[in-house]
Parts: sequence; structure tokens; C-alpha cells
Amino acid sequence: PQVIRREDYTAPAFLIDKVELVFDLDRDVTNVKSRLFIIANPVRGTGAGNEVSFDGEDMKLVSIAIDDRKLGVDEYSVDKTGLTFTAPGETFVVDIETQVSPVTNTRLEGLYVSQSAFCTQCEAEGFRRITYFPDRPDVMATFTVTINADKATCPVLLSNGNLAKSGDLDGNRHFAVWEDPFPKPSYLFALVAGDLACVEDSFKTVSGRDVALRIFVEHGNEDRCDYAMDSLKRSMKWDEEVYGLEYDLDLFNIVAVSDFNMGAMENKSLNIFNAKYILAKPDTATDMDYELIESIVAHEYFHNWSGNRVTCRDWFQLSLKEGLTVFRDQEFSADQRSRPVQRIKDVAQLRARQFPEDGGPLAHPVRPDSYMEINNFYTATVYEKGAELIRMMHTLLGADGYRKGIDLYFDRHDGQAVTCDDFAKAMEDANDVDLTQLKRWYSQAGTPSLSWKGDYDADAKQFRLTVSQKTAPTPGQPDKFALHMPIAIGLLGKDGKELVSRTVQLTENEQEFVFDNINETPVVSFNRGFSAPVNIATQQPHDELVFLMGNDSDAFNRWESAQKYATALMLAAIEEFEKNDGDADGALGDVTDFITAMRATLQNDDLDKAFRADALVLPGEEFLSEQRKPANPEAIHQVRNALRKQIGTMLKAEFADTYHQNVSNAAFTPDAQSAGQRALRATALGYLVASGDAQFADLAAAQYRNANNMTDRMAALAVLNHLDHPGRAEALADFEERFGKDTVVMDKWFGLQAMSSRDDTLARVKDLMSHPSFTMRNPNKVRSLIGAFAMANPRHFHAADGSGYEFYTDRLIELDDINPQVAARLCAPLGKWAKYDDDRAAKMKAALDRVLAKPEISRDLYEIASKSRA
Ligand code: HT7
Ligand code: ZN
Repeated sequence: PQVIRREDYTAPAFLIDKVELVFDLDRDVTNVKSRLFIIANPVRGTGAGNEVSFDGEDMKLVSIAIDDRKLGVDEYSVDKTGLTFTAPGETFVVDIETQVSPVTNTRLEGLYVSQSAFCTQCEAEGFRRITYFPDRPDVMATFTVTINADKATCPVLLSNGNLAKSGDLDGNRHFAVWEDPFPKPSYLFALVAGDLACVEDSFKTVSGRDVALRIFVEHGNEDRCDYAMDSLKRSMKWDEEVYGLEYDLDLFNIVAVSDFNMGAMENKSLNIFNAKYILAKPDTATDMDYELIESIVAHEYFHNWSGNRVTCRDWFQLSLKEGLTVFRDQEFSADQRSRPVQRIKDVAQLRARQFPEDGGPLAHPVRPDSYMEINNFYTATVYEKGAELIRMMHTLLGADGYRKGIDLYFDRHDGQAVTCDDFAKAMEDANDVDLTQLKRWYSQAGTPSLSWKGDYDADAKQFRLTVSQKTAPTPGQPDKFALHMPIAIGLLGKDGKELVSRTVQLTENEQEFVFDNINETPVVSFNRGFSAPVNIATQQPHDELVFLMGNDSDAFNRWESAQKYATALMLAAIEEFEKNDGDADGALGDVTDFITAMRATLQNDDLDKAFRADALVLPGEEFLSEQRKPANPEAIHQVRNALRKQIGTMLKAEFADTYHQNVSNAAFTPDAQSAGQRALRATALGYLVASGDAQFADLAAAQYRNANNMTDRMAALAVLNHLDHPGRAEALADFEERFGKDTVVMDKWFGLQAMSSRDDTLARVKDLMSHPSFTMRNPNKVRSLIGAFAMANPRHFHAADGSGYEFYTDRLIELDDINPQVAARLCAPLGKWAKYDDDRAAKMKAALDRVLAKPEISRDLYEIASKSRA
């Protein structure tokens, strides 16, 4: 496949002023008429010529006419990727008629059918599967869309903008005309038609306009939209208050669909969501589901400005909208809930998803330099590392400086398609600063590793902190530059008092920072709040970590100290386990000091319950695998379980108290405080069961039976899931019976079984593929059964006999013919072969070879498999 390079960007030769689309919807053959008002781009490069090239894939061209004259077959050429013809002049009108088949569209890009509704997904390059068009984000046009459809099966007809007209047609059909006054690129186009229920509300904007808010769902799900609607209203208000950004149309629609490749899509005024991120009521959704709904609804809404009003010039600039919008949604959630708990979640996610990406074969900069398939670049690096880059700008400029930069960015670029450099320039100009070095984060891949050393001079009352940075080579980038990063530092006295709190600017490979007037040897709290997204190589002594766990005023670093201590203990034990032939308890040795510190955290009522729940969770098996080379999945699993068992045993009485004290008889509410209480109780239950004392497995079974909400039910099932206890089978059977018809809820049931550490897991996953609710055509099902097996069950995925890899490879090959975008996303776990022992590495490479040998492999899967194999 062809490699697209950032340096090759050229402005479009022709622009489109206005698009008029007419859809005649039919499941088998939908007819699309497109009228395009075209003008030559006044700033087009020299030598642009008069050839017009439109993108187009997988559809039938019925006809093309220029200025109302139908072209003969020798006047245009059409191939697998598009349509080319000669421009008659500087301005002209083109009419194109195409046919597409929504019902056979299993890729879920372009126009497809989900359940019985028609819907579209055009980002990044789905519009070219609907009609021939310059399908690139720097071509922005106003759209008028007419939808004709069967009135009985499609009573609801939606597109972007405002409804201009609607009425009946012959043959039991009807139509609607939608007009979007804001010029937009084709990736923001959307259409939905189907028999959907509607939940309505409204929002009064800061300038007093009433905006109608509608959420469309399948009939029967109307009682599951309240939280999404409330989240939407809170997002609209937050964007007005924090960013001064007001919604710009009188209507905002959201549609929830079951078949969707990603989480949601920010189409102008017609957001389309994966139903899993809209539908929630207490007995079907967990606290985590509520949190995700809140943040994804906010994220998509925030795109109305950061993405839609100001969009990307080309797809290399994807982080311009995604990094900024993730930062915005993280800050929104921090304001709605607990700021430190939100930061812990965001960092845990960054470490779990982005750091491994940055350290593996798929490492790429926040602003990539090349791609084969842009769908493969909706990555943790572009999104989450991109958000960290914006967060560092915020830290450097301060809240007011950042806001000045944001105001200038939107003033300067409203209605334009721009670059990451344009964003940084607005920040620079508004604050009169030079961000040249900070901007290296856009272009340099890899996670920097920082080391530090403190030196106290009692005579001079000075503390000197020497910090050094290093970034390992990544594919295509052997040499790395020093990056600019803000490092928040705290110095604590022996009594726990804060002596200093300061953010220093690290710009050199090695740099010294001096702190004056320090009267005692301080304990260092380094990189507070994770002010820079880096690894810290320096190991702090265990007693300092315990001290920070109990005294740091920075809650993030309290949590971080516990994570570091637990990681150090487990890594040492894993090494020992490998030497001592598999005695995990013996390998751990005496862990009393650590557990004593955990007790103090558990019993510290000054700390928020959600924070305590997080601080008591040990780093996961995947995280530990990242720290070991070669990673031994069995050793990691055994050691982590052994430590959990010891904590559960030593703190049994304390966890039992916590469990019983945190029962709530009040009706379920999804607020952060109640969720924190449930999370702490679930953590206690997990440790009690881990202690191995059989009474607690009974307690979990009882919690499952008596639960009055999904959070408590899933917490019980999650711990039973790994056991041989009869309560497990009973609970799983009950769950299936209760929720068998509920596709969104059943994903949890599939996922749990795929993540079980029981020996029969792979056999069970294979059986579940023939379950009536499972289908490879639904991405949520594939992700919850197949994806969870590979990404959240390292012990079984990496089974020494290769059975996990073999099963998984068969699925990737099967899926590639159905949905290449999802197949490619699922391929990444096989690319981690370099982290494993020779035998596993050989098996993983053989699996990638088998993927690559697939006849007619998609561009999506080829790119990931070939880069992973290299
Ligand atoms: N901007 C969207 C990204 C997206 C997407 C969504 C659904 C299906 C396929 C997709 N390809 C790209 C989602 C977002 O970041 O908000
Ligand atoms: Zn986004």
C-alpha cells in the first residue's frame, strides 16, 4: 500500500462551495445524487493544472455531468480509488449519481445499517464510500441534504444543521431536507434514518438562545438517556464558563447505535454514539459506565468548537482536535468529580495504553510523519499524549495565559482548517513566549525517562536537585533531542510539612535546580500531578515512599508512591519466583511494611473513598509485563495474586469493617461520592476473597444475588469470575437470564468470561463464539470477547503452548474480511513479541506472518501487522 507523507501536503486544486445531496434510501441499493458547486482554489500551487480528482471507493458510478451536460465514458476515468475529469474553467457545477449498498457494508464506514436504522460514519475517509468527493478535511462546504425513505420503517430522518422542509411522497415514502449553514469538511457529514424513539430536553445558552436537545435510541431504551442528557447540559454550560464557547445552532441531536467502530462521532449537530456510551440506568450500568458516558458526551460536544468550527488541515494534524478535546474532557471530568482521582485515572490510562505504544514497534509522534491507513492513527499517542502536550502548555502559561491563547486561536481560525503549528502560534502570540522546544513533543516519539538525584548542603541550607532526561530510539527516529517539560516538585520536612512547592522547567539533557533556605534534608515529591508524561527511573527508598504515601499534599504522588512501592516489591519477587521455581509466597518475602502503609491509607478517613479505592489497587499484570524483559506472564500472575492474598489476609478485619460500613441502603445515584463508596467496598470485597477464606466467596455470591444496581452486581461477579465456587456458575447463568436480550449489557458478560484466569477460559471463549448473542459483525461483541481475551488476560493469551495466539490469529484473519478497521486495532497485542521469551516471541512472529500471508489483506491490517513484525 501507498505511504502518505506529511511533507507531501499540497493545498487542494479545487474547492467546493456548496454541496447538495439527495439520498433515496434502500437497504440493498441506495441512490445518491450529489450536486457540487466548484471553484478553483485561488491559492493552489503552481502546476495544479485543470485535472479534478475525487476520492471514491466501493460504489457504482451511475452518471456524471458538468454544468448540466452528461459526460461520455471517454470524458472521465474511474478506478478503485476515485474519479478524474477535466475542469471546464474556474467555476462549474458537477452532478454525480452513485449507488451504494448499506446492508452489505460490514466495515461500518460510509452508509450502513445498524439494527434496522441507516447511519453513517465518515471520519476519517468514509464519505468517499457514499459519493465521489475531495474527501479531505481542508475542503469545507455548506451541505443541503434531502433524505427520501420508507415512511413506516424510517419515520425519523436526520442530517446536520436545521430541518428546512419535510413532507410525504408517493409509494408510502417521505422526505426531509436538512441545511447546515456552517461550512464543514466531508468527515463531519452525517445521516440517520430509522424507527427511533426520541428523548427531548433543552438548554438556554449564555446569550439566551434556546437549544433543543434530542437523544434518539431504539424503542424501549427511552428510560436510559437521563444521564447522557444531563451530561450534555453540564458540558454546554462548562464550555461557556471555562472556555467562553457557546453552542451555535438551535438544535443538537445525538443518536445511539449498536454497531459502531469507535466510541462516538462529533458530526456537526448530529453526534452518533456507540449505544454503550449513551444508555444507562442503575440496574444496567456501572459507575464506570456512567463516568465514561459523561466524559464521551462531553468530548463529542466539545468538538463542536475544537474540531468542527476549527478543524484539521490534513490528517497528520489529528491531535490538533483530538489532543485538545481530550484535555478539555479530562478537565471537565475533574471539575465534575474529584480532580486528583481524575488525574490518577488519566495517568493510569496513559501508562496502560500510550506508554507501551510509545515503547513498541508502532511508536509514532503525536503529529505523525507518515501513514498507510489513517484509521490506524486514532491512537493513544495522538489522543492521550496529545492531551498531555496541551496540559503542559496549560502548566507553562498558567490558566489565564492558556485562556488568552485559546481565545486567540478561536478568533484567528474560526471556520478554517489549520495545523498544530497554528495552535502553538496562537499560544505563543497571545502570551509573547517561544514554544519552539515544547513543540518537539509534537514531532518526537518515545517516552522520556528521567533520573534525579538530590544533594543537601546543611551549611549553605541549600538543596540541589540534578535531573537528567533520556529518550530511547523509536522506529525511524534513532536520535532524540532534549525536550522541554515542566516538573512540579515538592520538598517535605521530616514532620510532613511542605518546605517548597515549585514547578521547574527542564530543558537540558542534564540540569541542576537549587532550592534555598532549606533547613533540613527534605524528602522529594517529584513530578507532582504527573506534570510531565515521563517514566521515572530513579528508585526512591521504601521508607521515603511510605512517608510520601502518608504525608504528600499532592494526592497524585501519594497514589504514585504506593504504586512505586508495590511495583518494586512485585518486580523483585518475580525475579525471585523465576529463580526459586515458582514459590510466589516465598519470592515475596516479608511485605509487612508495605501492608502496614496500605492499612494506613485504608483507614485514613481524611482521604476521599474513591481515592482510597484507587490507592489500594496494585499495578496490573500488563503494567508489570511492561517493566520486565522477558516478561513471564505466569510469574507475574502468581506473584501479584500472592501479594493480593497476603494483603487480604493481613488486613482481613479492616477490609471486613470497610465492607460492612460502606453498605448503602439508599437508592442508587451515580454521583462521584456514592460511586467512591461503592468502589471502596468493592476493593474490600476483592481483597477479602483474595485472602482465600471461603466465607468471603459466599459473601460475594450473596452480594451478587442481593444487588440492587449493576455496579455491585458486577463487583461481585468480577471476583467470583476467577473461582471454582458454585456461586460463579449461578451468577453467570442468572446474568444471562436477566440480560440475555440486552445487547449492551451482555457485552459485560462476554468480557468477564474472556478475562477469567480459570484454566478453562480459552475453551469457554471458543464456545461463546456460538452464543446466539455473539456476532463477529458487531465491534462491541468482538472487543468484549476476543479483544478482552488478548488485552486483559495475559496469562491465557500468552499460554506457553501458543494456543492463545493461534485462536486469536484465526479471529483476526476472519475479522479482516468483515471489518478491517477493528481487525487492525486488535492486532497490536501480537506486536509485543520483543517483550517475551524466545519461544513466545517466535510463536507471536509466526502468528503475524500468518496474518500477513492472508490473501487480500486490508491496508489497515497490513500496516499494523507489517510494522509489528519488523
Ligand atoms: N473523531 C472521532 C474519531 C473517529 C471515529 C469514530 C467512530 C467510528 C470511526 C471513527 N474514526 C475516527 C471520535 C472522537 O474522537 O471523538
Ligand atoms: Zn475526539
